[in-house]
Amino acid sequence: MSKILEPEIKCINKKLEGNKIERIDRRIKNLKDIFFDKGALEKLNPETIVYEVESYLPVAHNTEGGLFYGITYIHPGVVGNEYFMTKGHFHKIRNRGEFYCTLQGEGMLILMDESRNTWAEKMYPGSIHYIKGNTAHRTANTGNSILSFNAFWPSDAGHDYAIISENGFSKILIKKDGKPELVSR
Ligand code: S6P
Ligand code: ZN
Repeated sequence: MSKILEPEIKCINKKLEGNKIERIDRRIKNLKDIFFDKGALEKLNPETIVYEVESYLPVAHNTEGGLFYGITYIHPGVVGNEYFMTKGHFHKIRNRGEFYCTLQGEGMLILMDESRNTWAEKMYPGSIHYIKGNTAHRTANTGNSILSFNAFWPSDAGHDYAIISENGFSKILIKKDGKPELVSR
């Protein structure tokens, strides 16, 4: 007799539910290398949550041929004039790509190639973003409510945070006259 199974996870009201979900948060105290204005950073409560990630990793890390799925939730806020954003990374296996699909809020996907050319794509509910391999990616919340998006990436991609943590992106996204602007550092 063939079996009919329940899915291991579900997305209910834009939140993941299920036993196999990994949850992490990133707070101001975890993001000291990331934001440009260190003075503004020092004035914020180090426990303030900047973003949370829920991930469903159905196979082991580094498995070739598998897929991972996650939702990132970036809270609204700024550090100085820089929007709350993710650390950003290249994939450890550089040529691995990824999809982002925005669920709610508004923001910007900031992309940088290995020659340090940086550009950005607007994110809003329904926007779908193909992140090519060899491209660092970071997301920023430019609105007044949570920005959340689905991500789908290969299970052997891995994350390389070191380059971004040391050198940043070549451009930063700032709030100028109430609007996002991508400027050279
Ligand atoms: C994984 C994917 C996302 C990010 C998440 C947090 O490849 O790109 O799930 O991990 O948006 O960003 P970061 O840069 O802190 O990993
Ligand atoms: Zn990624």
